[in-house]
Order: sequence, then C-alpha cells, then structure tokens
Amino acid sequence: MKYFLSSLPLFADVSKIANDDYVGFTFFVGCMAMMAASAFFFLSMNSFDRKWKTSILVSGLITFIAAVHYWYMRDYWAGVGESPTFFRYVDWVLTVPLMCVEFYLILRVAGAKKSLMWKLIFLSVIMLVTGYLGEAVYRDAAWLWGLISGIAYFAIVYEIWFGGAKKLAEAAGGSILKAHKTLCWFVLVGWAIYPIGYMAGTPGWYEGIFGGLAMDVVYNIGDAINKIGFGLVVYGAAVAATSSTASADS
Ligand SMILES: *C/C=C(C)/C=C/C=C(C)/C=C/C1=C(C)CCCC1(C)C
Repeated sequence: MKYFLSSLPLFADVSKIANDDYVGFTFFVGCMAMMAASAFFFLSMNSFDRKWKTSILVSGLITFIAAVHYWYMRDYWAGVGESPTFFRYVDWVLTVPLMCVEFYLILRVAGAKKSLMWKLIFLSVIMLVTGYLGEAVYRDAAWLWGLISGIAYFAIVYEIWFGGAKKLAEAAGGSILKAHKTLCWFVLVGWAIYPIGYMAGTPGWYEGIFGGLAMDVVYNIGDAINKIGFGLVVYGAAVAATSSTASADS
C-alpha cells in the first residue's frame, strides 16, 4: 500500500509520515479541519442576508487559504523535514489582514469607516513582515524585529479593545458587541501564542518552555483555534442577528 501510494505524485511525500510524527500529524489534521470549515462557511453563507453573507464569505476564505497552505506545509514537512516558515508567513500575511477585515465588516452597521479597516490591515502587515525578517532573515537581530512586530501587535490590540473599534461596537450593541468582544479575546489570548512561539523558537531565549513540543505543533493548534474559531464567532453573530430580525418581522 505504501509503495502504491508513493507512486502517485500526490502522495509522494505524505506516505512517509511516521506514526510518531506529531508535527506531520497536526499538519495533516489541520489541513482537513481547515477544508471542512471552509465547506461549512461557503455552504451556509447563502442562508444569510447580504450584509452577513460577506462576513461569512471572508470566514470561508480565511480557512480556505489556510487549507491550501497547510496542504503545502504538510508536504514540505514530510519531504524536507524542516519547519515551513516561508509558507507559514505567506499564509499569515494573507489571512491575518482578512481577519482585520472581519472587524470592519461586523462594525459597518455602526458606521465603521474604511480607514479603520486599512489601519488594522497596515498594522497586521507590519507585524508579520517584521516578524518574518526576525525569524527567517536577520536571526541575529531577532529581538529588534520581534520588538517592532510586538509594537504593531499591541497597536492592533489597543485599537480593538480601547480605540475607535471599541466605540463603534458599543454603539452597535447587541449581538455585534458580543461578537466584537469575543473576537477581541481571540486577538489578545489566541494570537499571543505566536509571539510566545517566536520567543521559544529563538535560540538562547526561552527554548524548551513547551517541554520539547515542536513549535510547529503549537502554531498548528493556534491556527486551528484562531481561524476556525474566529469564523464561528462571526457565524454565530450572523445567526443571532438574523433570528432577531426574523422575530421582529413576524
Ligand atoms: C491565522 C494566523 C494568525 C492569527 C497569525 C497571527 C500571528 C501573529 C499575531 C504573530 C505575531 C508576532 C509577534 C507579535 C512578534 C513576533 C513575531 C510574530 C510574527 C510571531
């Protein structure tokens, strides 16, 4: 069976994933989970009105882009046996700005302006590009790039927790405010996994804080929680908003 699979180009490397390869396992499961989530979001988006449809579409795009990258990362890991840092960051630089777009889409009912969206997108791109420079290019100056990245991260946290985005969420109230708050927690706690992983992965810093668990496992679990969870919060808000208008209509 193994030899049969490896004769097919699609399975060439994957057939080599060993039983005790936890990194390979989480890449594989992560890929499937992202695909399943995408199917769920894409198939359910038409049961919502126009305003929410776009938000659910973006949720699906986030998990779909991740699924495609996980497909490649899983293969890279199986074939090369190293962390697919490059694919990881390409995935993030596409999906994290889309998560910023979700904040804007949700707050549009309260009059959110495009400038809020661009501000969050800009900060997220700064955060990820500088993070990549520190993790893959200028390893010796990892602290400097990590610091700049961290400042951009805090600026995002500040904007959504205390800044203009927070005021808009309060003005909207109801299920919008609830969803906004939950997404804020995702950014504060769920996203914090990544800088912690960055520090643990930088030689001489906090190596070993995860008890030898490979960083890729931590990132893979984080991605599943953040991308699928984020999308489900948006989906929940759409369901809540839709059923409350439906009962108001009747
Ligand atoms: C789906 C992927 C997500 C939500 C990725 C988020 C990534 C971050 C919040 C990364 C942040 C970083 C820092 C704040 C400093 C060190 C470098 C990074 C890029 C790991």
